[in-house]
Amino acid sequence: MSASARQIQPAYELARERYAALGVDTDAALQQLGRIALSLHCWQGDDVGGFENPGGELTGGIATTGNYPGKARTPAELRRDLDVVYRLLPGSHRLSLHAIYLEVDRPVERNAIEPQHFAGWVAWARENSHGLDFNPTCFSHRLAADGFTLSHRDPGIRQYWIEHCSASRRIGDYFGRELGTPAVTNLWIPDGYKDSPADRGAPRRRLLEALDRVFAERLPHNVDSVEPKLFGIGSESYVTGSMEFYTAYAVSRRMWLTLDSGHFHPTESIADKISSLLLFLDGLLLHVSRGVRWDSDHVVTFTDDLQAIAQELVRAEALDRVAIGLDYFDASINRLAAWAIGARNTLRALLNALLEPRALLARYEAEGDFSSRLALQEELKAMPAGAVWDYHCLSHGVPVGMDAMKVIKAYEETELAQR
Ligand code: RNT
Ligand code: ZN
Repeated sequence: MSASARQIQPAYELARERYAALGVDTDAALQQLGRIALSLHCWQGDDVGGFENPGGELTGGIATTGNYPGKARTPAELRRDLDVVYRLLPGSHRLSLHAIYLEVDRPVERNAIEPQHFAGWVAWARENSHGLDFNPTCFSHRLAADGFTLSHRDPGIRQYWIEHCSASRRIGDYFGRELGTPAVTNLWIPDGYKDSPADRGAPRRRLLEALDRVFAERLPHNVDSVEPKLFGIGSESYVTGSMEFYTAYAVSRRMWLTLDSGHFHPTESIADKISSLLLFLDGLLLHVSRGVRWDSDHVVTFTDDLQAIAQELVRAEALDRVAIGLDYFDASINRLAAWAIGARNTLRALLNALLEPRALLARYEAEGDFSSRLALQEELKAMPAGAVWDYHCLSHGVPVGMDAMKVIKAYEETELAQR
């Protein structure tokens, strides 16, 4: 046992006592944390490139910057990279695939994708006990080049994307059936205008009609979610699929809504939306991300915003109705590190939320003692949650602290440097 491992157990014992004094059972919190499955986003591993059109341009108003060496070029490389990342995460986690990550010998049109094109992913997922989630890819394509897909004014182009999205739902259903855990298929389209439109309504009417056709088929092993956005690069003035559009759509059609933390005004947090939306929706998909200036997709760090999201999930007892996906892409640092840092932070934020003395805080609130509520909230920020997290990693056989980087650096030398 290393010196640091020897310190972890006693540090945990002390932390457990500190939390117990506030009425918090750390062992129970860790058990709950161990049951949470994050949905990792496959697209962090190759800068949202995919395998449909190697070297093709990323469009749709999203962008990766940086040219760190070693990005995955094949499905086998991407899976190898993911295997390393999953070994750095305590617990068992899912993978979210995009349609462009299919495996085919010759080009297949997006409206003709089939479950068999993802059989390699299913075999790998089964072997490693990962659930799979899915996303139609309505960008980086010649028929999305002018910035419109499902709300395009050309009925032929609309039809193409309707067929692609319908085919995608059937792939989600196949994942769910094969792996015994429903897939969440998330629909995001880039549609929007750079400058002020003359008609804001028409594209939305077209989108509404297109979505109703996409979602017409009943697929029992697939859960549908729709993802709104405020603006993208090149769609600064208008986005067809806005928050209001999709919230109303999801409520009226009884489907899930995706909240991406980078898709709102800079000071607007998705945390406060969760408890409202769950009164009206069966479930939510989160795209945990971090907006910085114009970019909605920076690596997730341990921010107040992240902690607020985690707190809301725990306080609302919503962990079984909310799928927690990650969505960011950084090509300027080691891509495995980007994955691991964001995923570990998300788990750590959930742990902190599970360690909150909810009963005590609720009592102060009920008694109108807001001074004590604020004082305790502030005290909690310096509680030894890190000792509990280290112990969790240790007991799951996962590297503690910066030891995770040692694994990544070694893999960089043996594997990534050869690419
Ligand atoms: C884009 C959306 C969307 C994408 C992925 C690649 O702004 O957040 O979820 O990031 O589908
Ligand atoms: Zn997203």
